[in-house]
Amino acid sequence: MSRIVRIAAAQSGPVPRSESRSETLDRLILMMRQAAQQGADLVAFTECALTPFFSHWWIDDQQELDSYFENAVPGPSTQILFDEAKRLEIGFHLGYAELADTEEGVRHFNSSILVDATGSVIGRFRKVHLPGHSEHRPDNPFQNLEKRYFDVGDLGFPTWRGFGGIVGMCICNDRRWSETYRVLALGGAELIILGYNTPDHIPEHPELDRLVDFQHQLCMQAGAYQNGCWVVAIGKAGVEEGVSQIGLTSIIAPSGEIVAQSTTLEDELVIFDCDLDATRVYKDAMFNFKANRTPEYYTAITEQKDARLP
Ligand code: ING
Repeated sequence: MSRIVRIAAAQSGPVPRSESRSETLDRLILMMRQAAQQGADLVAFTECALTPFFSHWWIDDQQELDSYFENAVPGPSTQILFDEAKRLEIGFHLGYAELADTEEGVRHFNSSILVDATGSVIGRFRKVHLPGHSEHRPDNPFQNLEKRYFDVGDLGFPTWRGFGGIVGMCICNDRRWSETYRVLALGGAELIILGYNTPDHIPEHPELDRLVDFQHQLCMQAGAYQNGCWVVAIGKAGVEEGVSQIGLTSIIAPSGEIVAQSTTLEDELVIFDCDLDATRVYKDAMFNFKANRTPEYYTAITEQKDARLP
């Protein structure tokens, strides 16, 4: 039995501050059309696909900061994307900065949305693991101010039925935390879609620069294998406002193998026929959660007081 979903991971090259939202949307729509022409069921765009990754610089003007956020998706600037997807009968994933009016008041989230081929919203995710710092670090070549500009996601890690299977989402730094994959897999996820903006230099830890590509792939390959999931990871690549970001947009099979990967740092489609039934040997045998996990033991036990880090 096969449940094939043809997925097009639509890597974005740099989005300069000088580019208008409609120019950026034109780039996404071009890739959506190319994906549809190649028979894709789903085109997946990256994290903060509509804007430069503005967390990379200090913004003290609230109006400028809010200009990078969407008040509603679908909304004025993204309706064109929904209309074109419906016309092409293709589903899509989109990462964007969300200005949300919640019961606790106005919140700013680093979000993503999953939309089916009829243009209906399947689900939304809000980034949970916010890396970086909230204060200005003027000595760094660039900032990562996600802890300042975004609130921690308040939706958890939901999963939804879609594209013939069960789908979950996460965003960028979420992919580095093993809990992300396990919680999504406990929710039945067979396919996990994530966008990322990943610089190839870590100002506070330059000794890790040589490992950025390896660790980007390592965390997702492990997550895919240990949870029997497809992982589709879409980058914002290239030098964006002076920050050099990795490409390596990847489609990873439940075996942990990278089955397709980008080769440029520009707008580029990476397409693969993902058989959701390829998850079964891992979910039913190698990592059968019901048969082989013992959650009652999954608490840290410290018999010697000094065995636990301070
Ligand atoms: N960015 C980076 C991420 O890929 C980072 C932060 C870069 C962490 C390099 C570790 C190494 O996780 C975002 N946006 O989360």
